[in-house]
Formats: sequence, structure tokens, C-alpha cells
Amino acid sequence: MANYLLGILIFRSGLLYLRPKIAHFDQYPMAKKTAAAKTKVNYSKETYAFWYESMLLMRRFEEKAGQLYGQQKIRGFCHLYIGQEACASGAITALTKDDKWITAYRCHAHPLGLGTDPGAIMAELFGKATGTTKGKGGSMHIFDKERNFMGGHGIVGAQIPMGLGVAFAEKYAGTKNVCIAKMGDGAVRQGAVHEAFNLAMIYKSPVIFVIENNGYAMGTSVARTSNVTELYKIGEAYDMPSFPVDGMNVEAVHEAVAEAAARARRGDGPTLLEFRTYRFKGHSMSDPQKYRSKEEVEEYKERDPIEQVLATIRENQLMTEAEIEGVIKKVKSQVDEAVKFAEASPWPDGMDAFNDVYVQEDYPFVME
Ligand SMILES: Cc1ncc(C[n+]2csc(CCOP(=O)(O)OP(=O)(O)O)c2C)c(N)n1
Ligand SMILES: [Mg+2]
Repeated sequence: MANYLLGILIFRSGLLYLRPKIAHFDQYPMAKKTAAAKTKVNYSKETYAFWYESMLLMRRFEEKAGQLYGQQKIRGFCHLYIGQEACASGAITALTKDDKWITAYRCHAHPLGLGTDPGAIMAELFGKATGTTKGKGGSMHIFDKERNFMGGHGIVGAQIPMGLGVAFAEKYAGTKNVCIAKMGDGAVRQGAVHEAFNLAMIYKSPVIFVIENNGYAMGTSVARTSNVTELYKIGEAYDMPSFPVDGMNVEAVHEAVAEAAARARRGDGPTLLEFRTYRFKGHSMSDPQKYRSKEEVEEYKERDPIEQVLATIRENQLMTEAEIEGVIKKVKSQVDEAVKFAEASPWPDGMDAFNDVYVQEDYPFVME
């Protein structure tokens, strides 16, 4: 018995010892220090105000979604982006409204920043007929064609070849638009991602590939699954311009995406950006988070992207305290309204499951 217990003890402590520390900021300037030192303002007041307001909306919306999940108003999968907001807001200001977006299942924040009605997104989380996908998609499948947001995809990495296709179509149609195609760190070992990288370089496609490296794929750290932990380096195998970016800093994200977009619009093809970021909540709503310590989470919270931008705004008096207060109130009421709208909305009609299945109405393989 004693031997058995001793065995367990050694095994457990061995596991703890083997638990790889995620250190994707180690070779990277501390965002915290940069923010403290950074009093320089590189963009307009309006841009900083947009970053603050859009990130706060994403944060408060998802905090509310988390609560509603606990009350079983929202069911099924639900992956929160809390902590990663700068990866969305910084990219939005760097692109035009005609550029295209595609991402994985952690997809509430992008459409919120792009201007999709928060009520329609909340209704989708509830599975209501007024949702962005008429209640048929749920949390992982938010779409907004009007705002060029092509989803919301649940199969890890599958959106990357699709994003390349979207970019190919833009070039084929002779536009100057780009497609930003995002994936998590867990997606970069998918074969289809590498085929997409290769084709994008051959076609010189106007695509910006982004790895949102939050350190984990569910509970598995990058170091456990990849020999190359600096994931941007994977693009170098394809001669693709590839860079790491401080994904907790909205300005850094904007700068990197603006440069990549300019390259794509010049006809010089794709870029791979690795946004180093962190999620403050679990992978999904049912994650005991045994793979990381509370201290680690607290350490990363010191790089909170919203706090960083707010510090810059305050230091440089880009907004008054009354204006900041106004944004907080506005965001609260937007979230409250979104919940009211979702609550009051009807459920989809069961028969609607057969509608909107194919874009082409006379799709030849549908049996009557
Ligand atoms: C092809 C495929 N394999 C496995 C899964 C199960 N799965 C869902 S999320 C996930 C982790 C992906 O992590 P990452 O790409 O880092 O994105 P994050 O959740 O961190 O945003 C896995 C393995 C899946 N959805 N699709
Ligand atoms: Mg990840």
C-alpha cells in the first residue's frame, strides 16, 4: 500500500514537473513595460476610442454570455475570447469594410467589433430564430455576410483553405480586398493549413494568415505538440513573410495587420502573423483548467489589452473621465438590450431546418 501511494506521489510530482510552462512572451518585450513606457500616441483619438469601446463591448458581452450559460439560457458549445480582444479590434482598424474575415469557433468578438447587432449574436447563442444564423449555428457559427464575416468554423484549421479561397476570389475578381484568415495554435499542424500556405505563396494570394497563439489547444500546451514553439517560423518554410506580434497590445496588432494588408494589396502575396495572446477563461464552458496554474493566469492578466489601451488613453488625455464613463454605460445598455432581445425572440420553426441548406436553389443532388 505504502509503495502504491509512493508510486502515485512520484508519478504526480513527475507530471507536475513535466507540465510545460508556457513561455510565449519570454523572448518578447513585456507588453506591460511597453505600455508603461509608451506615452507616444501613434493614432487618432477616434482610433483609441474605438479600440477601447469595441474591446469593452466584447468583454462585457462575453461575461454576460458566461453567466447566461451558467443559467442554461445558452447551451451547447461556447468558447469565450476574453483576454484576446486586441487580436480582433487591432485588426479591424487596420482593414477596410470591404476586406473579408474568417476564423474558428471562438468567434463572438470579431462580428461585435465589425458592427453586427449584439442582439442578433446573443439570439444566436440562445438558438433563437432572430440569431445571425437563424438559431441553427449557435456560438461556433456566427456569420454576417453584410459585414464580410464568413464565420465561425468548428473544425480546427478548416477555415484556412476556405480563407485562401476567399482571397483567391478577390484577386480573380480584380478587387484590392484582402482576406484575414485566423486560426488557433492548435490548427497549425493540420495538413490543410500547410497546403493553403503553399498555394497562397504560389498564387501570391491577398491573404493574411493569423495564428492566435494563446498557448493552449484545449488543455495541451504548444510545447507538448510542436517542436517549433515560435509558430510564426512555420511560415518561413514557405518563404512567406512571417512575424510574431504582441497580441495583447492593440497597437501592435494594428501595425502588423496594416503592413500585411499593404503587402497583399501591392500584389506581393500572403503574410503569416503569430499573435501571442492568452485566454483568461477556460477553453470552453466546461474546462476545469488543470493544465495551468492560477498564478499563470494572473500573470497574463497584467497584460490585459483593455487596461493597456485605457492607460494610454488616460496618460495622453485622449478621452475625459466623463467620456470613459459614457462608454461604460453605453456598453452596459447594449449588452442588456441584447439579452432582452434574445429572451423575447421566438424559437426557430422545426421545418426551417430544411431551409438555407444550399445556396443554389436548384442544387442537382437534392432529392424531392
Ligand atoms: C479537426 C478537429 N480536431 C479536433 C477538434 C476538437 N477540438 C476542438 S477545439 C480544439 C483545440 C484547438 O485549439 P486552438 O487551435 O489553439 O484554438 P483555441 O481554442 O485556443 O482558440 C480541438 C482539438 C476539432 N474541432 N476539429
Ligand atoms: Mg490555442
